[in-house]
Amino acid sequence: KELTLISAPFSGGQGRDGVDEGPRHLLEMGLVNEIEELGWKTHFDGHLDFPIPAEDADIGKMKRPRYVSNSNKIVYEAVSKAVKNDTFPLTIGGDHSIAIGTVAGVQSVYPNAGVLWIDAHADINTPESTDSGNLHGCPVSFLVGLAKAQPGQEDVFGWVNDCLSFDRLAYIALRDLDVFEKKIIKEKNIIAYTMHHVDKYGIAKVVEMALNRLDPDGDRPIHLSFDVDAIDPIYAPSTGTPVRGGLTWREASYLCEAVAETGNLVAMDIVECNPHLGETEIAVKDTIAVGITLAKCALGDVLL
Ligand code: DIR
Ligand code: MN
Ligand code: MN
Ligand code: MN
Repeated sequence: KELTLISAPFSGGQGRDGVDEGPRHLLEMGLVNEIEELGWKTHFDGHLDFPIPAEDADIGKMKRPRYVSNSNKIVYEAVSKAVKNDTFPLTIGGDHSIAIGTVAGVQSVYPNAGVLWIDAHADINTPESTDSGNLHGCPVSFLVGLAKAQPGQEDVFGWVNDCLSFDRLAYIALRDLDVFEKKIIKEKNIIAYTMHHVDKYGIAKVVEMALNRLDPDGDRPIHLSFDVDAIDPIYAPSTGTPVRGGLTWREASYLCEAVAETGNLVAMDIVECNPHLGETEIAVKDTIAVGITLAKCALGDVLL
């Protein structure tokens, strides 16, 4: 049991400062120690460094496209290397745009891996459909090939190939979708469980249904990409785009535990902890504590 902790202090996929400080706060609250106590030998080489491009004009509606593309290439290399070294990459963000790199990195070694995307949002906007221009709302569209590098701008996202098929993607905890996102989820028949389904069936049944559809034969490696805004802002307030009506602390923990129980989990991302947001210091601490708990649950904490 070896793990590579990849720190991706990146905030260029959205507009709010501070999400790049998530990793430092997670480490300060003892993330590495908690993981090692679970029996994981942990490798940590320090925070990734993301150079800011000299020139980075918008491309269409996309904000900071070169910064997001170049930084994700760095995340991609780190994750791919960790998997090749037979270690479990735990990537801590940073905003969710970094999942372009984490998912592409895992897929480069396990081209049949399924991605479980836990989020209030579907993050499947394209450079054309995005209203905000924030690329943290778009990572999935690059991964499934809905978004491509613009002609003549192949240096920007040209390295991302559509590595993920629609049937190897599953969402849980959705509740804030744009019109285009709803349309594409229906059109491509993407596995998607919203908070409505969590209310209707309970979290245990929802996770079971999602995993059965994502991995019908039980032999696919699973990559868990967890946006803390999936969780209700009562528990995880310090995040850039909080949406009420989310998962409880235990529902989120159970989800991670159930994925750990499959024995097929090969990678995890924890993103969108922003220690600069939140009414009080306690709010920030709670949110960081949520991040640590998710990691522990996914890494087998309560499995006996
Ligand atoms: C919105 C919000 N759908 C957008 N997305 C967020 O900007 O594309 N993703 N907040 O996490
Ligand atoms: Mn997200
Ligand atoms: Mn989100
Ligand atoms: Mn700070």
